[in-house]
Amino acid sequence: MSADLPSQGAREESDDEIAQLLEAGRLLFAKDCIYLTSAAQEGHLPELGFNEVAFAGRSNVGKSSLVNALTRRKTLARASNTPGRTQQLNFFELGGRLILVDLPGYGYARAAKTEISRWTGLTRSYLKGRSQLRRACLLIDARHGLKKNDHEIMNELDETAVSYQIVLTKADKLKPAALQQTVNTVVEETRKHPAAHPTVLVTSAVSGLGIPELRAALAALAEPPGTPQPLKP
Ligand SMILES: Nc1nc2c(ncn2[C@@H]2O[C@H](COP(=O)(O)OP(=O)(O)OP(=O)(O)O)[C@@H](O)[C@H]2O)c(=O)[nH]1
Ligand SMILES: [Mg+2]
Repeated sequence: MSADLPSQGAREESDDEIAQLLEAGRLLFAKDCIYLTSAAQEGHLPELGFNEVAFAGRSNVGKSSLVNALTRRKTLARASNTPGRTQQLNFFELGGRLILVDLPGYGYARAAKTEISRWTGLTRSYLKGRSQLRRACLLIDARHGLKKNDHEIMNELDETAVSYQIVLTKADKLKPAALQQTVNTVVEETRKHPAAHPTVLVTSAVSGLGIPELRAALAALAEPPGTPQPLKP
């Protein structure tokens, strides 16, 4: 998207194309979003047969808050100050055209070891084995940039050819110069990763920055209008 939108790294699109994409995103995310089901174990992953996008990232990075901001809901996904709040995979259906999946975070040091391996194992196997997953949004706290476990996840997604896009979160907490520096570093890093989308999106669930652009990016991955409803779990 073009330089005046809060994203970096991809080809330039015309103003008309950008306006159309933004409008498609606005329309899709204005539709109802409903909670479908949750999965805490591999055998419980629902077979929905429907295009999915997932929100992955370190614990506390803002995954649940971003799902709420995108869908204009305060409590659709449970956000919290307590890291490790989301402990299962939560599936939501948006406008009969896309499934949103709020994932548990990784890298929360204070959870019990068995819990960590269960969440991490489940999240990893979901990310790698989900044929209907169109893209994983890999959320990175704009204040902290890429950490060791983010690099590990990126390498794993590359290896299994899972398409992912970096979405910087909590941009409201940074001054523009510091934000730009993080964006530059992260864009540079994505160039080394074959499965990473070239556009890095910059968002804030608090100020709304970048939310229309993320809606537009996700709407492009949705099922066409008029697709029969997903199988209910
Ligand atoms: N300032 C600011 N705070 C945010 C933003 N997004 C999330 N937060 C705060 O960050 C904390 C964690 O947010 P969550 O959405 O629960 O994070 P999460 O990634 O879902 O966390 P886990 O489910 O524990 O992995 C909460 O206190 C949110 O209010 C943002 O864009 N700006
Ligand atoms: Mg969460």
